[in-house]
Amino acid sequence: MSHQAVIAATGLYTPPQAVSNEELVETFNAFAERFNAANAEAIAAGEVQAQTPSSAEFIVKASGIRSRHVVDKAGIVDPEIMRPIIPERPNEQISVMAEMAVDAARQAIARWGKPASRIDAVLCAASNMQRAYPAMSIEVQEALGIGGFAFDMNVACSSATFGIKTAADFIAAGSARAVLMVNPEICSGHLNFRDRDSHFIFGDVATAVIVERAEDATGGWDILGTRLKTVFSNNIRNNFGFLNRAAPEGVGKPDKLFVQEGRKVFREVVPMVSEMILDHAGELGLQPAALKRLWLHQANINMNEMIGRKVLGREPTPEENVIILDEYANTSSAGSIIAFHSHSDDMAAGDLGLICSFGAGYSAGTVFVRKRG
Ligand code: CO8
Repeated sequence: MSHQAVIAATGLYTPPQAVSNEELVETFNAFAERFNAANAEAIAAGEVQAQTPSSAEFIVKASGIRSRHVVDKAGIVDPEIMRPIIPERPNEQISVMAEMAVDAARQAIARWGKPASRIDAVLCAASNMQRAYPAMSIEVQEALGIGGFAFDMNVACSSATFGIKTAADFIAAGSARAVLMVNPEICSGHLNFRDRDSHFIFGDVATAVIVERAEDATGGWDILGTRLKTVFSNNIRNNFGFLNRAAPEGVGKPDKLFVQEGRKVFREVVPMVSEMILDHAGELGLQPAALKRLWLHQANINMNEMIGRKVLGREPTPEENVIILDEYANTSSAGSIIAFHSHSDDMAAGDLGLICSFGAGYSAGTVFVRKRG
């Protein structure tokens, strides 16, 4: 017998520190000036390319991002450092990413109103893991006193929708009655703050979602359908991995951090995701124009506006097409869940909405939901 799955509650942990575009640009431009002064001869000889200044106006116009929350501001805005400083912790202490996930999970559990012991599986779905093993999800499971089983999964920016589908499938199959899915993202750890094209893109955050069997749930959101899609692309890459130390050339190129062909991603992903949403809505017998709210992946405001127009067949209102990237930037897997968490309480029973992710892989996921009475 198959069981209906419900999104029962969500939680959000926002790091207290934030960096504005202006602060980020000031750091980048100080670095660029020092770089150009230190390499003046090589630049004049055409051996080294000069750094060009970044601009806060460009960032807002090209992406919609105004600020981002981060776990360590001091290191990021220091032109001599330009990366977060996150000290290692002893094995006896919870890891920083698991700690963020536990904070978001506790909030979700409080909104759920049931004891954590009622959860019987934990999924940690994120684009970067604290370490190879033990899995962060098992650390979260331990910290919250949850039984059952736990594992980590990585589908880059689409990790959360893939996680919701995995949880819903566990519920449907009877493998679990309630699943906690967490998305801790310290994107600043894998962002090259010395790369003008991408230094502004990401922020840090953690989100949590509880999925449970419908007959156990009071309120929440019926999951009407989930669809996943992956299509290989080299346009968003991160070649960091355990074999880096085995390469004869060492860590080598800067591709051990996030790199992308932003323009190509924009051009290819907008039609792919719009078609996927419309096709999935059709399969479920839903009228896209009847969607009350879109909680899309938060990478670029222009992308979301284009997808919103294609899906609703008209210009969506700001209430219909939720944007949180102005404050959070791209938080990878967590973006659509922050949007859902912070802009869904006001909706009425029967209202339809869509959680949708897209990103590296390429990967995309659609989760259609309906508010329960
Ligand atoms: N300041 C001023 N000017 C700039 C800057 C800057 N910082 N950067 C670029 N420019 C200039 C360029 O030099 C160029 O100038 P010119 O026209 O004279 O050559 C001009 O601005 C235009 O440059 P672009 O074509 O690069 O700019 P775009 O308009 O395409 O905007 C964006 C760049 C904002 C990156 C945009 O392309 C975009 O958002 N694309 C979509 C990207 C996207 O959705 N990516 C998904 C990635 S997320 C993901 O899945 C990864 C998961 C893992 C993440 C966790 C680890 C970190």
